Amino acid sequence: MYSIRRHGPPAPPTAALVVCGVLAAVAGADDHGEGSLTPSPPDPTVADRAEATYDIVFTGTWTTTATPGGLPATAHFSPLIGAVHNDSVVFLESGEMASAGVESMAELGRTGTLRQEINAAGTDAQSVLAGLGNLGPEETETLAATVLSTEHPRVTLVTMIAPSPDWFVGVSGLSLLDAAGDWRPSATLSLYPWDAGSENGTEFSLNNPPTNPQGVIASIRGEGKFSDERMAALSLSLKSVTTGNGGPEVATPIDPQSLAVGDRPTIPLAAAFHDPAGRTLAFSAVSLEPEVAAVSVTGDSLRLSTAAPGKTTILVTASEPEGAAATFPFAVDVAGAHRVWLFPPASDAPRREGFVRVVNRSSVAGTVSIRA
Ligand SMILES: [Ca+2]
Repeated sequence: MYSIRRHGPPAPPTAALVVCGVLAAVAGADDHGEGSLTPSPPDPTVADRAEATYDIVFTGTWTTTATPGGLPATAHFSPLIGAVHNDSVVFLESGEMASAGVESMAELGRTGTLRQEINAAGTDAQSVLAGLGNLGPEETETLAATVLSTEHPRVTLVTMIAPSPDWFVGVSGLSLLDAAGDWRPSATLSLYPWDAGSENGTEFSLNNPPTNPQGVIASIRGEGKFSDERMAALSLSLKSVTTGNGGPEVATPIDPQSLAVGDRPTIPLAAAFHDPAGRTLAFSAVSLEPEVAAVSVTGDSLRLSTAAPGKTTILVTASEPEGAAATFPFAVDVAGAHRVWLFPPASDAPRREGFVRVVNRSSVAGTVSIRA
C-alpha cells in the first residue's frame, strides 16, 4: 500500500545563520522543468521567521501543439489542489506510488482525499491550496496572495488532464527559498504530463481498468498522446515579505517602472506601507542590478537613478524600531542606448580620433567639460 511519505528528523542546523528577508537575485529561471515532481533539496535554516506572499498563476497551454492528435471534446484541467508545506512531507514524487488522494485527483479530478491527506500532515502543512473549479485547456487561474513562511516555504500543486485514465500535471515540494534562505522573486515552470501509475489506458477516457499491481508516478512527456511541449505553465511571483509579529505590512506596492537611461524619478514611500501600531517607520531600498539603476532613500522618498539599459528589481523595506520589517520588490525596466566611450585611451599609440555626443533632456542649460 501507499502512504504519504515523511522524511526523517530534520538535519541539525548548520553553523551559518542566514539572514532572511533579503531576496535572491535569481529570477525567472525555468529550473524545475520536467523534474517538477522531484521535491527541492532540504530547506535552509533561517534565523528569523518571515512570511512571504506570492501570486501563483496556473495557465493551461493545452493545444494541438501539446497533443498533436487533437484534444478531447471536453478537454479541461480539474480544480487545482495542493498545499503550502515544509520539507518533512512529500505528497507525491516521480518514481513513487501515488497516494489515494493523488490517484483520485489523477483519475477523476477529485480533491477531497488529497485534501484529507494534506490535513493529516498536521503542522507540516500550513495551508491547503484549492482552485475554484475546472479550467479550460488554455484558461488561467491565479491563487493570489498565497502565504508561505520560512517554516513552510514549499508548494505542491496538481491538476488532472481530463478526461484521461490517470494523467496530470503539477509540482511537488517546490521551495521558494533558495539555498541561502532568500525568497525567490519569481519562478516560472513548464508543466509536462505525468502518469499516476494507477489506471491503464492510452486514450483520453475515464473508467479504465486499474493498473495491477499499481505502478509508480512516471513522466509521459513525449509519449503516447503527448508531444515534447508543455501542457501548462506555472508562475510564482513574490509580492511581499514580512518579518516579526505585528510589524509593518505592505499596503500599496509600487508599480513596475519603465524608464529611460538618465531618468531619476522620485517615488513616495509613505503610502506603500502600513504599521498597525502607527509607529514611525524607517525605509530602505536596494537594487539587485545597481549598474542598471541605483536607488537611494531619503526620509520617505525613494530616488531611482538609471545608468544603463536593462532590468533590475528594487527591494523596498520598512522597519519599525523593534526590528520587525516588511519588504516588497518592484521591477524597473530601463530602455535606451548604451553609453559608448569613443575616445581612445591615452595609451593607444595610433592617432585615432574620438567624439562624444551630448544630449540635454532637461529644459535647463548645463555645462559639459572634457579633459583629455
Ligand atoms: Ca496510467
